[in-house]
Amino acid sequence: MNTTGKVIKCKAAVLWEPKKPLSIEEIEVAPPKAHEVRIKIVATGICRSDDHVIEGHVKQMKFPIILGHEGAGIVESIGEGVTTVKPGDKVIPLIIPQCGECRGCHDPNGNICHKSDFGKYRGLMSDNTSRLTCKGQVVYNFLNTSTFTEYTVVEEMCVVKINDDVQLDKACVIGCGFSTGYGSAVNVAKVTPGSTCVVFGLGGIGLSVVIGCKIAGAAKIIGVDVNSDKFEKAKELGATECLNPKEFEAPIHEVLLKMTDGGTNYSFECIGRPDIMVSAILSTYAGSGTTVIIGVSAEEISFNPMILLMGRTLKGAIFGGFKSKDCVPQLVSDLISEKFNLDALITHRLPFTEVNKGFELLHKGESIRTVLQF
Ligand code: COD
Ligand code: ZN
Repeated sequence: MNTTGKVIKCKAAVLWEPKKPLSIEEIEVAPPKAHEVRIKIVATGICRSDDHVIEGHVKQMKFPIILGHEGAGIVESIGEGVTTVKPGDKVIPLIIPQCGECRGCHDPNGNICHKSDFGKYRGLMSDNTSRLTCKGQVVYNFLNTSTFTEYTVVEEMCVVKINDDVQLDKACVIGCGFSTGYGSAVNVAKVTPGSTCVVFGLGGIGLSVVIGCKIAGAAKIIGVDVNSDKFEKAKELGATECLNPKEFEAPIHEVLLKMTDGGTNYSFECIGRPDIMVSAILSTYAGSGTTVIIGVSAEEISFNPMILLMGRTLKGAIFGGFKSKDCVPQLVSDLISEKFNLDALITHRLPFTEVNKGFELLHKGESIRTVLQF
């Protein structure tokens, strides 16, 4: 049945309020307006950032909301003026838009489009309305995307066509976790061949950093996690050794300084804890080490400026510093040509309606990425 121009009724996982399970509801998805695209979602990963909203850690968030931001799907219909995708195209929705017009998009050294909803959490399209409703109520979107739904509508600047040959139930993790971690290593830190790296937190993001460090030619990649069950996979992906801070009396940065003749060249914080952010800085070599902060924290970070004065660099990035529309198609092509393999990141697959089970696996520390299939 041709659905173009019509409201689609479909299933979605709605979060009515924080600290509640997601509720599978029938929602209405309005047709795309000008410069918008309606997508049939085929697969979506569960990311810790979705969980942060469920747990109530993101204070500005509006409810009800449809979470999910690591998806892949097929264009169902397009609004007036859309030129870069057409019905039937395989696409990835983009958590960082690329409008191509703002200072952020013109900045060759950054990727933060001013249209991004990251940190603002308006949850609406640019015209301040939503295409999603449930039981007569407006439903907000998450990070310009919302993928825990059979259909979603995004703006053209928040979606990109990808190679037809890719499997969408793998490519979806390029929509957030993989690109965020991998780009932090190859793009943001610019890890050099022969260097020493330490990765704090071996979840989906941290393991993607490990993949990036290995591809960049790092000689030593040390993984740090309080859950030793994460070590096997980290080593499979390229970690040369792994440490559990619970097994050491001394602070972990001191252990790392000893192991690396005075500090690593690069460190990555993939947990979202201010104390670990400071440990990450302290574990790099004082003369020239670089730290990339990837985790988000509502608390402040504090340290003596002397820590940086000697020559350390502190950086941060969203989406691995990648300009989304420019870079995601290439990442998908790199997946097809087996530059990297994402199978190890996808530990569980579930039908979309079992989304809450996917979050349980995340809470228990059992999953890296659960991919929900529609
Ligand atoms: N010391 C060592 N390891 C720890 C500690 C600790 N004190 N606490 C937790 N860990 C480990 C856990 O055992 C786990 O293995 C890992 O840290 C965290 O992994 P996950 O699977 O919970 O989380 P990820 O990898 O999916 O995401 C982690 C982020 C910190 C990146 C994420 O939570 C976040 O803050 N994202 C926002 C940043 C961003 O770019 N967002 C864009 C959209 S996501
Ligand atoms: Zn994410």
